[in-house]
Order: sequence, then structure tokens, then C-alpha cells
Amino acid sequence: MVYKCGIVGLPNVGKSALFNTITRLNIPSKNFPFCTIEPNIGIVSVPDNRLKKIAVCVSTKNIVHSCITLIDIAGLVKGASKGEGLGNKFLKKIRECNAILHVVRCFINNKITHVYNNVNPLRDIDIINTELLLSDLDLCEKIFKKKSIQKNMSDVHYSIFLNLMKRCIHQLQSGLFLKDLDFLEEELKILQQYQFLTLKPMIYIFNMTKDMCCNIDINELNKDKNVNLSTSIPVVLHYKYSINNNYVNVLSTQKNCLFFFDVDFNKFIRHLCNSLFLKTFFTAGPKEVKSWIFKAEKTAVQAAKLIHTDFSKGFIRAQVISYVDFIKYRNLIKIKQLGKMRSEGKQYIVQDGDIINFLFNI
Ligand SMILES: Nc1nc2c(ncn2[C@@H]2O[C@H](COP(=O)(O)OP(=O)(O)O)[C@@H](O)[C@H]2O)c(=O)[nH]1
Ligand SMILES: [Mg+2]
Repeated sequence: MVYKCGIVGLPNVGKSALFNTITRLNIPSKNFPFCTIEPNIGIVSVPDNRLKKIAVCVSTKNIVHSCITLIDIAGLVKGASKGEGLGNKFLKKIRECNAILHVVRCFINNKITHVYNNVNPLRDIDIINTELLLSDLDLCEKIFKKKSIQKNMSDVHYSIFLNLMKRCIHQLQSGLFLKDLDFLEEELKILQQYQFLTLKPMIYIFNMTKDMCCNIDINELNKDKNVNLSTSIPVVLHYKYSINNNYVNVLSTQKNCLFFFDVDFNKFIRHLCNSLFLKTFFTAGPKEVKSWIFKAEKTAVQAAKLIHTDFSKGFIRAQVISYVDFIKYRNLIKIKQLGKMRSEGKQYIVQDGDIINFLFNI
């Protein structure tokens, strides 16, 4: 399963420009509100300096990076959740993603049309988030209706299910994202079937330029309960400008806020993965060294499934060496002698940097 990030935002905010810069593909990025009709899909490899070092230890030249998929859809406008501007079609694509990159226009350029005539990041964020929220509300209400008709009093899950939907509906009606509710594990399992947009991690990308860039009132932005600035990325796409400017500086004072002095997209992808709490494990042998990104808190058997679905069925155990030990001792025999290779079962929680050999029978 490849990790997918969907890019959302109003038209003409720089979504396709971001997509192009990251994927180095050259899809049309034009001053035209619905330039992107069919989604553009690009695959980018996730850089990881550790791969090279592991490759040296196992004497292979074959290095395979894990990838993330980026999906660039057309701009959303007010009413998208009700189908405006083909909104439903675009939102469906985003539902299939694991995370959302929300591009916000901060650059001012009168030649580039803004669908609402002027650049106003706070308003724009709210428009997009409202559409995501309304689309989830619509979905919740449909699920609730459908389930209440199938009423079956003996079903214990029935009341859990309906109560859960009621809570979700209430949250969304209050204008708040689902990810800010606390859910029990069994509730999360139910919700995960439905691909709710506001349950997905969202990263804001502020598209800035040096000379004409609007100010963002951070205090106002912080008041928006659906905005989490700690995982935001101010980024300058038109890098011919230097970005030593106040607005970026204001944003960069936010805790953990990522800040790019130059647009190094390897760095961008790494930061993106960190912001999404993605971790990496490795498989290594004389044939190849490969990195695998995964969402934190995966068990060994779930991690095995990333490599091949069959691996999870015939899972016996995982032989695990930490990256630090691997690089320190370099030699498999020595690592084994020193007891640095652990034998872990299905429920082992995979750690970032683990080098894993899965043992299985199919
Ligand atoms: N001046 C300026 N123009 C930009 C910037 N980012 C994108 N553009 C331009 O704005 C137009 C729309 O960009 P595009 O990426 O197609 O927007 P999308 O509709 O969100 O995909 C294009 O002509 C881009 O070259 C920026 O940071 N500064
Ligand atoms: Mg576009």
C-alpha cells in the first residue's frame, strides 16, 4: 500500500505548481481556475540517508526508496460538497488519500486571478475546510439514516454505531473536524471504513513569495480550531525570490513550524513525512536495501503486510536489528553473537530505523 497525499485548495493557489516542483513532472499550471480537471498523480521517493550506509554494510548497490503518491486535484470552491465546480468528483479523490496537503495562497499578483477577487488566507482556509466538513457531515447523515433503518435491537454494535455517528454529526455541525474528537479504538475502526476527510492528517502549505506576499494574522489563525499550525509548512515555490521576509519569519516562530530558506524538495518530503508522523523500517540483503514508510504504531505483522499481503498470513516471526546497532557492528555474525538481533512476534511495535527480516511460510 502506497501512502497517498491529496493536494487541496482554491483554484489558482499554486497546487499544480507545488505538485510540479515536488514530482518534477510538468503538468499544466496555468492562470485558469479549473486548469486541472482529471487529477494528476505523481510518485516521489522519500529520501533517507540511512539507506546508503546500510547498503555498504550488506555490500549491495541496489537501493530502493519508499515512495509517496501525490494527487493534484482541481481547485475546490464554495459549494464543492454539493457538487459545485465538479466538487464531489474531486472530493472523492481526496477521500482515497491518507493525508491532505492544504495549499494556501499568500502571494499577491494581480495577473493571477483569485476566484474571490482578493488574497485572504484566513478566509480561503475557512472556505476549503468548510467544504471538507460539509462533505463529511453529508456522509455521516447518510450513514446514520441507512443504519437506523437496518435497526436490530439485539445487535450490541448497533447502539455504539449510532451513538458514534450522533457524536460525529454534532461535532461537524459545530464546525469542528472529526480528528479533534477522542475516539475509542473500536470507534476508530468503524470510522476508518468511511474515509472521512476531516479525520485525515492535514498539513497547511503557505505559498509565499518575497515581494508581494500578504500578511497573515497568526492570532486570528490560531483561533481557528481546525488549524494546527504546528505541522504547517511555509514554502516558496517561485524560488527566484529570496524569502527573507517578515511574514515567513512570523510563521516560522510557531513551534515546530517548518521553514524553508531555499526550496530543497528532498528536505520538503522529509519534513512532510515527519509532520505526518511517518516512520521507516528497512529490509536489507545482498540483493537490495529498501526503505518502507509506515504510520507510527504498526505491529510487525502489519508492517509485513506492507511488503506483501501474503506475508501477514504466514507470519512466523521478525528478526529485528536497530539501525544504530547495524551501523555500529556492521557484521551480521557479530550482531548475532552480541545478541543485538532480536526475535519479535506478531504484536511487536515496529520502531523507526528497524532493519527487519520477516520469517514466514506461505
Ligand atoms: N507570483 C506567483 N505566482 C504563482 C505562485 N505559485 C503559483 N503561481 C502561478 O499561479 C498560477 C496558478 O498556479 P497553479 O499551480 O496552476 O494553481 P492551482 O490552480 O492551485 O493548481 C500559475 O500561473 C502559476 O505560475 C507564486 O508563489 N507566486
Ligand atoms: Mg491545478
